[in-house]
Amino acid sequence: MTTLADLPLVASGKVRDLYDLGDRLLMVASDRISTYDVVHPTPIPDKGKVLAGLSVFWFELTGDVVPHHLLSVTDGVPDEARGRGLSVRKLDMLPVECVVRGYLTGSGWKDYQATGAVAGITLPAGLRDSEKLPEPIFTPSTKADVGHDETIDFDRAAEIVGDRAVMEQLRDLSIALYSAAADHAASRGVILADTKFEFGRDGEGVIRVGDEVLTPDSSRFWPADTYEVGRPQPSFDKQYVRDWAAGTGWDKTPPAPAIPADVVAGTRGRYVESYERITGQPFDDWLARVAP
Ligand code: Q0Z
Repeated sequence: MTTLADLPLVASGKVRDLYDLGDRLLMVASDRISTYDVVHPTPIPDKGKVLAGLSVFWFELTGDVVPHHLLSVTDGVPDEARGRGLSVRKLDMLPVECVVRGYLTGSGWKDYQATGAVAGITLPAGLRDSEKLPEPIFTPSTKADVGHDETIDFDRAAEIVGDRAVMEQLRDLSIALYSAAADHAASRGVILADTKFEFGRDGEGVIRVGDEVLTPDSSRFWPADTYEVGRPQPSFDKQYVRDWAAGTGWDKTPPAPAIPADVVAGTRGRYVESYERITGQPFDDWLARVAP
């Protein structure tokens, strides 16, 4: 029997880990949660399973439009990682983050207020916080080893990738993924405000979307029924933790405080609810599909 501890660790992020399976990789979503970019010492039970299940839902929904790296949710996945672990193709990752924004929020809203543009794309004057854009925009960013990714314009991204035609493909694939996902989300009463993809080339040179896709950790999902332009929208998943953390007086610098049981339970509920709202399927169906 293989356990995670037996596998070579390739990379470790704030909330997920990547292992070598030999001819494949194993991507494992943890139950760790960060707010304001700092990981809390308290896990959120089932958060990793919700995120992995959502990624699989989106890979399968969009697989006809954009090739992906998912191979199996069971083969090579140790029992302890079942439901949170995805066995994926090894890709040669491309060194830019591919961000698509359908709404003006976060750093996009900040940049727009300062310059009237985002990633070199000039937007109409007079847009408000959280406003829907006339059309989705591609706003690539650097992959920072430490600190924050930095938004760059298309030309700079093409320089970093070293091939303008490849960058045009990444933009087109990103917009296609965003549009398909935003349409699906809208049909379920959810706004997909923005999202981030990572792509790589497989052994045959085919560009595939990798990493996790269209999860609450890589995207902003807003409930459509409470959306109001002109103000920041509450985060579907993390608002419980953020509101509680703000109330404690924590100054958002490490270490993050432990999360009390009622806030953990509320947050877990929000993650499970986001899975069910977005997929239209019971979360238990995902657990049954991956049960060892
Ligand atoms: C993804 C990352 C994670 C820490 C490398 N299919 C792939 N082939 C090659 N490399 C990657 C992938 Cl997904 C790859 N990352 C990001 C993921 C933990 C960092 F789970 N780094």
